[in-house]
Amino acid sequence: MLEKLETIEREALAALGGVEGADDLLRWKQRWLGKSSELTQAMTELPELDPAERHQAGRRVNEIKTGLEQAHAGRAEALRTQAVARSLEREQIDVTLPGRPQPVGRLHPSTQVLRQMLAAWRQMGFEVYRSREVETDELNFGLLNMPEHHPARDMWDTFYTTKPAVIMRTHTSPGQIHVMRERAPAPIRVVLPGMCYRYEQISARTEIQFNQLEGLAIGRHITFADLKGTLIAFAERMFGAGVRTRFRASHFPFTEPSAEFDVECFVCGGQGCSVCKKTGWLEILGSGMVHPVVLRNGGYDPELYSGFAFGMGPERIKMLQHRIDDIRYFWANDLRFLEQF
Ligand code: FA5
Repeated sequence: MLEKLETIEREALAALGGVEGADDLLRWKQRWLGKSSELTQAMTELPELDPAERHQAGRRVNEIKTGLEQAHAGRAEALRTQAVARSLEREQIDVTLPGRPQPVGRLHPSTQVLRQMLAAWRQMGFEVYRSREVETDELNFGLLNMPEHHPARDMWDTFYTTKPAVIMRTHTSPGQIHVMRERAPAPIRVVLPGMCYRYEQISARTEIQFNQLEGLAIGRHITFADLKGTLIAFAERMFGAGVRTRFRASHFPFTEPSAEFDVECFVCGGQGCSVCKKTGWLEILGSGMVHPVVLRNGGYDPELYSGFAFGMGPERIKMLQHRIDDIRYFWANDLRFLEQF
C-alpha cells in the first residue's frame, strides 16, 4: 500500500509540472484529487489493512493529499502570474501619455448676447417676461393692428401649423398683448426674449429662425422722450459710454410714431466701411409709441395710458460685435464657429 501511495504522489507531482492552462489544471485536480482518483480509492481500502499498516498508510494518505492540494494552489498562482505577465507584454500601456481631454461645453453665442442684453435691461429695472412661441393668428397680427388682408402682414410671412389659425410667431410682439392683458391697468416694464420664425429666403442676413428681444413700458405720461432716453441708455450699457446713436422715422402697424434706432458703426467709428455699407451707422432695432389700438386690445385706455415698445435681433447684434459675416453659422452646428465664443 505504502509503495502504491508513493507512486501516486510521484506521478501526480510529475503531471502537475506539465500543466499549462486553467483547463489543464482543472483536469489535473479531478484526475488526482477527485472522487474517483487513485488517492480517494486508496482511502476506501484502508479499513481492509491490518492495524499497524493502516495507521501508517492513513497518515501518508493525509500527508500526500495536503501536499498535492498545496502543490495545486502553487501551480494555479504561478499560472495566474504568467498570464498577467503575458498580457502586460502584449498590451503595453504607456502611463506617461497625457489623458484625453474632456470637451467642455459653453453657452451658445446667441445665449451669450441675450444674457448680456438682459443684464443691461435688468439694471434699468426691466423684468423678463417669457411668452409662447406658438401663437394664434389673432395675437401675432390681428390684435397688433394688422387685421386679415392688411398689407403689412406680407413683411412677416410665417409657418402655419396643421391647426387653423395657429402659427409659429414671427416676432416677440404678441407677448405685448399677453403681458398687457395679464397686468392691466398696472404699469409695465418688461423685456420679452425668445425665438421667432419666418418663412423667408435664408441668406447671410436672414434666417427662418432667430431670437428677438422685445421691450415694453406702459404707464401714465410715458412719452417719446422716455423711449429715446431709455434706448440711448441701453446702447451705452451695451456698446460703451459715449456711443453715438440716431433715430430714423419708420413704420410699424403697432406703433405710432415709429422709429428705427442706429448706433455708430463700431468697426469704422462712423467713417464708412463694408460692415455699415459706407453709411457709418448700424441699425439695431425697431421701436415706437404703442399704438392706441394695441393699448385698447391689451386692456389699457389710450386716453389715460401710453407706452413705448421696441424689438431687436440678438444674432444681428452679435454679428456686429464680432464682424460675423453670415447669420447661418448660428444654427449650422459647426463647432469651428461655436468654439470661438
Ligand atoms: C419686428 O419684428 C417688430 N416686431 C419690432 C418692433 C417691436 C417694432 C416693437 C416696434 C415695436 P423687424 O421685422 O424689423 O421688426 O424685426 C426686428 C429685428 O429682428 C430686426 O432688426 C432683426 O434684428 C431681427 N430679424 C428680423 N428678421 C430676421 C431674420 N429673418 N433673421 C434674423 N434676424 C431677423
